[in-house]
Amino acid sequence: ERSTSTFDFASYHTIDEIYDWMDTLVADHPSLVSKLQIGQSYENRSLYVLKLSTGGSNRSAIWLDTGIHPREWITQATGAWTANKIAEEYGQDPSVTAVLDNMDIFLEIIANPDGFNRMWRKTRSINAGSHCIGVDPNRNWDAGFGGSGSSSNPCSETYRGPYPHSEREVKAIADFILGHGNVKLVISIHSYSQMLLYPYGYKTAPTPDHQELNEVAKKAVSDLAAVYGTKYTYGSIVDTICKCPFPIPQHLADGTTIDWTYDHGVKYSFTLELRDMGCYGFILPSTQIIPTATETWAALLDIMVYVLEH
Ligand code: ING
Ligand code: ZN
Repeated sequence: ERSTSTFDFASYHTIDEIYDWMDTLVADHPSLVSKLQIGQSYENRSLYVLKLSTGGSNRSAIWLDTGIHPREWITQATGAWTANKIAEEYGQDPSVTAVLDNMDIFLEIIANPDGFNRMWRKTRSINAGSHCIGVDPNRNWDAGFGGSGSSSNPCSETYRGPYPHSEREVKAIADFILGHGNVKLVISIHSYSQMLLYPYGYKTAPTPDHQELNEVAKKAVSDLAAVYGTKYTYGSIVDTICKCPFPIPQHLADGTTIDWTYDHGVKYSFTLELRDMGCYGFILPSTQIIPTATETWAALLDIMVYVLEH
């Protein structure tokens, strides 16, 4: 017999275990949770999205993704914990209930499956004329693509790829968001550095929504810190990522997920960079999964409620 109670959220899991658990979550909450396939990876793995919805037709939507950089293991673990939390809190927590009575939540927990069972950042696509594998799926989007905040070298960790949306994992999300047409909030989750970022990364000019996004971010990091005291910095990508040398010591970053979603009408577009500040880096001890997910939830719910009300 399968049950979510047998899935240990305090451990890291293989891709097969997470995919099996997704089916369990759907089976345990059939009127709330369903699973969509939005495409296939370069190595032909299914790209699955959990849909949390109480009905309606093409309701305004929230998009969350974790694991677009596979080695950022705390993100997929946080994604699974979060999906379960939302499913359990609907009908219990008034904020979760209000969000799901009005909006749908789409959550892609393993946004880049091919690199998951190894310490890998990029996709696994073969680059013509190079022995180096993969494209950075957070430099491949059609938003300032090809600028100085990415690399043309296929051996670089920030290789942008041959053209925008060349990577199936990126194109699947872009097509989903465009096809949906009513996505109001995107939060693309990475690790590590403890930051909450909003556009732009491909240019230094602030967005027209800079003040509002800054206020939303300020409150979210304050609510996150209230849980266990974990401090996050926040600001636009270009103003903020340079404050920390890890993992990419640059300020410009072009072709990123949230710059593309912002430029395609999703005003509330954010990236979270979860724990830690670099002591453990990508290999965060599993004892920190539940504390990280718990504090992150405070920020996520805060932003979701804000967007519901605006
Ligand atoms: N860091 C991000 C990276 O892709 C980032 C930082 C996030 C830049 C969002 C731009 C936009 O370099 C990690 N850890 O991947
Ligand atoms: Zn990342």
